Amino acid sequence: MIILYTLPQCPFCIKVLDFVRKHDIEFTNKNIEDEETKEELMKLGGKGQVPYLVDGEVSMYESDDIIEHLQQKLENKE
Ligand SMILES: N[C@@H](CCC(=O)N[C@@H](CS)C(=O)NCC(=O)O)C(=O)O
Repeated sequence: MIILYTLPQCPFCIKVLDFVRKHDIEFTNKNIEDEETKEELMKLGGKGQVPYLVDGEVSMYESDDIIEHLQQKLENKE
């Protein structure tokens, strides 16, 4: 299960969300405008930066790294 922590107005989040939607990747979007969700992110990653990906045991900040991780998963499926 892929979880993305995001903010609606964040251009880095929009870039990642565009990628997952374009490639029909199943995911759960967690909006950190919600205080509890932001606290959850802080606990997981240690900072409130978005986007943040959780993919099973793998988790990361940085939109380019997230897209690269997802791209590699898509390539491994082929
Ligand atoms: N280099 C990062 C930049 C991410 C970034 O700057 N996100 C902003 C929102 S657009 C943010 O979370 N700022 C709050 C913070 O860093 O605590 C990426 O590409 O993901």
